[in-house]
Amino acid sequence: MGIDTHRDQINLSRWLIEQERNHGRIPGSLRLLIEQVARACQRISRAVSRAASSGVLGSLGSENIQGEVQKKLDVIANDVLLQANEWGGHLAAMASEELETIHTIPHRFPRGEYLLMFDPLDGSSNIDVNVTIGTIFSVLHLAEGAANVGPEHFLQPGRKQVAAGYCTYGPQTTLVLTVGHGVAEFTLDFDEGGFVLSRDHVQIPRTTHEFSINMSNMRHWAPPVRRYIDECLAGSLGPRGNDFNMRWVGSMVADVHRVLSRGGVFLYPWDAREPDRAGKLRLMYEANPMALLVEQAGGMAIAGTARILDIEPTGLHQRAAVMLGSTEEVALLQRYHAEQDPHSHTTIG
Ligand code: AHM
Ligand code: MG
Repeated sequence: MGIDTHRDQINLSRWLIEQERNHGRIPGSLRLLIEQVARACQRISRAVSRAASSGVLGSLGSENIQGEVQKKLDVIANDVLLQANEWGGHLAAMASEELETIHTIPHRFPRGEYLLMFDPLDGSSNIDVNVTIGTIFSVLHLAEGAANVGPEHFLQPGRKQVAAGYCTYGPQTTLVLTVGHGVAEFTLDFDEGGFVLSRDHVQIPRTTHEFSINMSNMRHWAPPVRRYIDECLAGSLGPRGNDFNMRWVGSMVADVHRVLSRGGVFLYPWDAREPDRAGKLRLMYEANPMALLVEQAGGMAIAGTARILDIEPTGLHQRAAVMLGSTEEVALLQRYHAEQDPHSHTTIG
């Protein structure tokens, strides 16, 4: 069977223009901002694919604000995103996993009405071993009348995001995006020179028999998570009456992309290693954008009993427990959390 290489492809610009012109879902300034983020992701994709030959694998010898060792590509990706987005006139400020505080738009450029947050390169432990990594981003509206933009303007619950997405750098470079009206997936096409629509109206199946969690932390989990995973592991002989499969890439972008592609449940829950921390993943630029995408694709995203998108943030780099994916499984996890001792520490979030 021949492969049709001349299909009428819809590229990212056309899809965004149709959202703006035909559906009135986004203003032109948000369209231009998203196009600029996508161009930055294209540049990061190229830097990642050439990392070995251009000598930028490995660590930099420095730590970021969260005390994590920075990889050279973490810093390159961060710089690409900052530079690509500061001159366009659509942003008031940016915040990043790699920066302690916000990056305001230099005075020589016009200031816009949006705030952009990102994890420039998610999946640090996979950077040097040629396994899928990615960029996660979230867009908020700056509160009206804000004269001098500060970190406090970013502290809005995730349900207020006006756009969110991620880009995976794997066998294909894939951009997955929501502007609050469903989820669309675009794939980088080298002939086209940009992203083309590969799936629109992405939907996560309600049911699944696949879970994703770092099992090495099992002894540290809270009882509701332990109960849920124990029941999955018991398979057809246990209360679930079904065998479950497990997948764990170790890059949130790749694990969530699998959930958005064929269903599943992804967990990075609170655990007892650092009991005062809500979880490992960061709320503002990891949990929130993924939660919006998952909900827009018909799934659920919770931190325990609470919906992730309803968490009132208190800090740019705060952590959150994350459990997201196919509705039936996440609803069961929520029930198990609701049934646990209400005074237990693990009801955080
Ligand atoms: P990073 O943003 O520094 O890469 O950390 C986040 C990553 C996620 O991509 C992944 O789900 C998780 O941390 C893996 O953590 P661990 O190796 O502790 O299981
Ligand atoms: Mg990350």
